Amino acid sequence: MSRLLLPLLALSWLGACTPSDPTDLLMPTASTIEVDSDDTPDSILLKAAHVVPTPNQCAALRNEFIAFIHFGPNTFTRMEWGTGMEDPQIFDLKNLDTDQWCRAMKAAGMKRVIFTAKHHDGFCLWQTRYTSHGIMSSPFEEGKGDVMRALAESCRKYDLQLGVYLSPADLYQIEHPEGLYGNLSKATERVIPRPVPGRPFQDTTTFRFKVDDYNEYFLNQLFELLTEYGPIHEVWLDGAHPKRKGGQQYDYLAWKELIQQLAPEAVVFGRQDVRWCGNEAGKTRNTEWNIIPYEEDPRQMNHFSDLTAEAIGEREQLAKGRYLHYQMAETNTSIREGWFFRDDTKQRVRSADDVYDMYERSVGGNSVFLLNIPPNREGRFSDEDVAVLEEVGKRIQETYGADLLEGASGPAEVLDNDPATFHLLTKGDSAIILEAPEPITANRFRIQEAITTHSERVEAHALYAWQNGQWEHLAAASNIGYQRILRFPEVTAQRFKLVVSAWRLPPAIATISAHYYRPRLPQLVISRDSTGQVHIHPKQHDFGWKPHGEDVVGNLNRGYAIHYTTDGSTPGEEALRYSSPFMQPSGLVKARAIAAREQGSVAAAVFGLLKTDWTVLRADSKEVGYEAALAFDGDPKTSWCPEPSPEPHYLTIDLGREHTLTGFAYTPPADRSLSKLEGGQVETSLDGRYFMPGETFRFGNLMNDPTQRMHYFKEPVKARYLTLRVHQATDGGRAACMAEIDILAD
Ligand code: FUL
Repeated sequence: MSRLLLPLLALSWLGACTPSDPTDLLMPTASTIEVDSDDTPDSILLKAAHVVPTPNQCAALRNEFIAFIHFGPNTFTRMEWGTGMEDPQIFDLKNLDTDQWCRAMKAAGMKRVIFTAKHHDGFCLWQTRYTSHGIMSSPFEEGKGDVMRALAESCRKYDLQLGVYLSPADLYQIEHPEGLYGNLSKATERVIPRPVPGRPFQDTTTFRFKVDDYNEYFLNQLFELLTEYGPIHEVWLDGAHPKRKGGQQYDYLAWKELIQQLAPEAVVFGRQDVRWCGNEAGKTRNTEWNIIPYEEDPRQMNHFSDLTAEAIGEREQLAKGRYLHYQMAETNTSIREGWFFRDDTKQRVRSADDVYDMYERSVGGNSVFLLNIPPNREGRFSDEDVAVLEEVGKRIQETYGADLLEGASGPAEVLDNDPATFHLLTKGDSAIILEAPEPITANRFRIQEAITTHSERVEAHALYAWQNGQWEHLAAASNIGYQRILRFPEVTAQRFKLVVSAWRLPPAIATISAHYYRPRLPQLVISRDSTGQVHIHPKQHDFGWKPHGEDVVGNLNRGYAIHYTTDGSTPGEEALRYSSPFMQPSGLVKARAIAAREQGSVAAAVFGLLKTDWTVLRADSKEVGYEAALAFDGDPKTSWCPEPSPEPHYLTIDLGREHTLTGFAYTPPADRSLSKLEGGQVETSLDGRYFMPGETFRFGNLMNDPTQRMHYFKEPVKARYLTLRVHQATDGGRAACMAEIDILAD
C-alpha cells in the first residue's frame, strides 16, 4: 500500500523501450508496416497488431506529463501571434529565473520541457549566428543573454529533458526586405552549418543538402539548437502559418536527416513520430489509437496533415491506408487563456481540478499530456500557475504513487508493475482476476498493454468487482494501448476482474494497478429559474479560452451526492437528496456535496419573490442599455444605471399584487467601472400613490466584494409597490447601478 511506485517504474520502463522478440508473434514487429494489395481485413488487422512504437516514442510516452513554454516578444506585446515587425527592444527582460520554471515543472511531475526558441514572429531566443532578429539585439543582458542556454542549464540541474519549438513559419523572414522565406532562391548544394567568421562550432559534423535559402537557414538554426544546448529530446514543428510567401516549401527530409544524426533520442512533433491530438483545448478522444493508416510511406513523407476527425485508427480506417504507422498523440493546451502571458488580472488560469482531469484523461487515454505554462514579463511563472502545478503534482503523487494491489494474487507479470513483462490473453481466457490480500477501496484502475512487443490490440474491456456474491460492473472503455485509466465511483472489494471483450489479436496485458483519488468535492451553485424551479449544480471553473466541454467535477468525483435543506439547517446525509430541480417560491436553500468520506462546503442562497409579474412603475432616469427593468430581469450581468444627477435617484417596482415583505437583496454589478449602491432608503405602498417612508440601509466593501447584500426589515410590511431611493453610491455620487433586486416575503 505504501510502496512508492514512481521512482521504481521510471527505472524499469527505460529498459522496456528496447525491442525484444517474444516467440508468440505471427510476424516481425515494426513501427511502419506496408499493406499489400492482396491483404484482407483480417490480415490488415493482424499487421496492425504488430505495429509498435520506436524506442524514442516509447520513452516519450513514458514521460506522460510534459511542459510547453511560450515566451518571446508576444509576452511583452500581449499578442498571441506577433507580426515579425516587432522592435527587438520590446524584449526588455530584466530578470530571468529558469530555475524557478524547472522547480515548478518538477513539482507537477513533468519530465520534459519544450521551449519556443522561435515562434511564428521569427524572433530568436538563443544566440544564433544567422540573424540579428532576436535577443542579441534586445536590452536583455545587453544583448548577451541566451534564454535557451539558461533553460538548458536549469534542465540539467533539475533533471528535465529539453525539447525545442522552432517555428517553420517565420514572419520576420517573410516581411523583411532581405528575408529568406519565400525569396524564390534556387535549391543548390549547401554545407550545414554555414561557417560564420569568429563563431566556430565545437561539433565538427557537417552535412551537404541541396536546398534553398530558407531551408538552409532552418537547417543552420537546427544545427545550433541540436548541438549547443545538450541533448534535445523533442523537435516541435508547428503546422500553423499566419502568412505564407513565394510558395515556400519545407525540405523536411533534409531536416529529418540532420535531426536523426544530431539528436538521436529526439521525437519529431508534427511529422512521423508525434501527432497533434486535433485540438488545443486538452480534449481527448474516447478512443485514441496510435496506429494510423497512411496513403504514402510516412518514412518518406515531407508533409503530414493534421488529423482532426474523431475516428482515425479504428478498424474501418485501417483498411483505407497503404501503410500502418505508429504515430503517438500529444494532447496539448495552455494553463492560461492563450499560449503567451498577458497579465495576472484578466487572463484566467485553469484550476487544479481542470488540469488534473486533463492529466487523467490524456495520459490515461493513450497520449502524452503537454501543458503550456507561459512565463511572465518578470521572467518567472506567475504564482497562480505555480500553485496549480504544485497541487496537480501532489494529487498525481498521492493517487498514483502507490499501488493498492500490492501483494495481490493473480498473474505475476501484470502485478509486478514492469511494462516489459506481460500476460498474454487467449480466446478461452480473456479475463484476468486479481485478489488483494484484504479489501481495498479504489476509484481508479490503470491498465497497460505491452505495446513495445505486442502493439495495441485491445478494442473493448470492462472492469468488475466481486460484491455480494457476484461480479459488479465498475467501468468499461474501448482501447488501452500505452495506458488506460478507468475512473469509477469508489468501491471497497477484494477481488477484481478485467474482461477484454474485443481485440485485434490476443493482447498482452503488461500492468494493472489500483488507485484511490481522494475526491475534492465541488463547490455548489444554487440558482432559480424564472418559473421558480431551484437548480443545484457544481460550480464550473471560469475559463474562457478554448473550453474543452468536459464535466471536470463529474469526471473526478463520481460517487458524490448533493443534499439540501430549505429550513435553514445545515445539510447532512439525512437531508433531502437533490436529483432534479424543485419549486421554491421564496426562502433560504442550503446545499452541500457529500461523498463516502468527505463533506463539501455549504452553499446557501436566499430567493425572493418570483419576478414574473413585476413591472417598473417609475424610475427617474436611465442610461441607454441600462434600462430600469434590467434591475429585476433575473440576470446579474445586466444592470439599471441612472445618469449622474444631484437629485437622489429612485426606482419603483410594481410587484403585481400585495405581499408581506420582510426585506430585500441588492446585487451590485461585477464590473468595477460601474458605481454601486452604498446607502439609501426603502419606501413601500399598497396603491402606488401614497408611499410609507421605510428604513434606511447601508452596504460596505462593494468594490472589492461585489456580491449580493441583504437588508431585512425590522417589521414585516404589507405592500404591492416598493421604491429604492439612492442616497450614496461608491463613486461618491448618487447614481448607483443595480444588477439585481430581490424582494423577500413571508
Ligand atoms: C499553434 C500556434 O499557432 C500557437 O501560437 C501555439 O504555438 C500552438 C502550440 O500551436 O499552432
